[in-house]
Amino acid sequence: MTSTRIGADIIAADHERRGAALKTDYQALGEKLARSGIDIESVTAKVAAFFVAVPSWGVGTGGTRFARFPGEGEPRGIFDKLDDCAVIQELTRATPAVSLHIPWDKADPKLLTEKAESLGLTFDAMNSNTFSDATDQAHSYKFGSLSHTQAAVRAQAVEHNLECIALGKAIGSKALTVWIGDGSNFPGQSHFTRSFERYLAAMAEIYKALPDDWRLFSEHKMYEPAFYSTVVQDWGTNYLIANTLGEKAFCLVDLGHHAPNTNIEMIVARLIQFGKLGGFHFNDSKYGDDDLDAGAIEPYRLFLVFNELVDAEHRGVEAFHPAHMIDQSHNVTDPIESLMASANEIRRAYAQALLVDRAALSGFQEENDALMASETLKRAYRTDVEPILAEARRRAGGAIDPLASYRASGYRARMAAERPKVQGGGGGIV
Ligand code: LRH
Ligand code: MN
Ligand code: MN
Repeated sequence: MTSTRIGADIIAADHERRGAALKTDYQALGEKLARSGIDIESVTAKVAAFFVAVPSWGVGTGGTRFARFPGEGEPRGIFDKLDDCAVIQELTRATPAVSLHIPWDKADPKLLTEKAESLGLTFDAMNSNTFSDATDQAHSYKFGSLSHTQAAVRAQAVEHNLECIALGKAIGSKALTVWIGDGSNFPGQSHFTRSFERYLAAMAEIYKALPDDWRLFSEHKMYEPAFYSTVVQDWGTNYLIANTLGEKAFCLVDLGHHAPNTNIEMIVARLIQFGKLGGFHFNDSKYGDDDLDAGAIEPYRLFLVFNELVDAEHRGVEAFHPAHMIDQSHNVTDPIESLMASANEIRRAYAQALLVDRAALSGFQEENDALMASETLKRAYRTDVEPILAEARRRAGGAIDPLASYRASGYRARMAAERPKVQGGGGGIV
């Protein structure tokens, strides 16, 4: 039996208060879309079936490398974090899965499964952490992990990833995401070729231990914590990794891990074309790996990424099922509010991309009509799809207005009374 954190009365009040206006707006949008030959019901059904996983580390207040200001009622550990993740799902109905980070979330798999089941949640990709030292480990990752010059350090990092797979198997996960911070701060500090050879050999050992129905995601990032060179720095290197390892290996695209102005949607298209797009870490950025809320800075870019995903769906690309996950850090907002807003923005980009007239776009491309091609995308992007998003939530038992309902529920104040302030917690500067 699934228990709920947000009372049925809160959802009922939300539907009561906002239901009539939504009905009118939904109908009006349906009529508008029908004039362009689009059936609103088919769009709503697709949106309702679209889910994005929340990061366990995202529900705690993050911080920067300068300071961390703890929030009220922060989760004290993974079980509190799962409660907060359940709130996001109850209100948005868009986030039924949680992505764990080990060792931050290390716990008895039986207890994790029981807790998740009681909340109606499942587990998405496991994330390993060899970018910081755990208290009980023998060797430090100060100078790298999977690409370290010393075999003993690499072996320890491989072992940690195998442990993540074992825990993931026990809780029903089907993927492992590996991001390493390995790299160098000074020219000459490390040998580019040798360090990448060592990384590939270590990843091959992890790949060997992967169950048949699992996928291995390698995640690239241009820089940070290494500031001169990074071993897995871009999608080209990432593609080489996935291609070298084998058919269960894919590239993970974190939207904040590229140089400013990089054409990320084009990277997505390339990875789709060559069958190596594993999934996403959604977030937004202005300067670097800012981990801001999805769609907060560049909503058009988010739409353009989804345009590529919907295009692939439309073309019937084989075995196309990228993992959708959020990876954000919240410093000045309530993490639950940010994650709800992000899940909705991600669904919004998907809904807008579903409205693109693909036949018209393809015609304009063939005729080299640049202006009309751009207008075709803009027309879809400019459509206010909020009634579709709200209706999908309402039908699934979520809130028409998740943010207002969350505030009305008093959940954070309740947690502040139950949970003392914590200083630590995963999701700092990464
Ligand atoms: C690295 C990263 C990676 C980590 C997470 C905490 O910047 O994006 O995905 O696992 O942050
Ligand atoms: Mn990430
Ligand atoms: Mn990151």
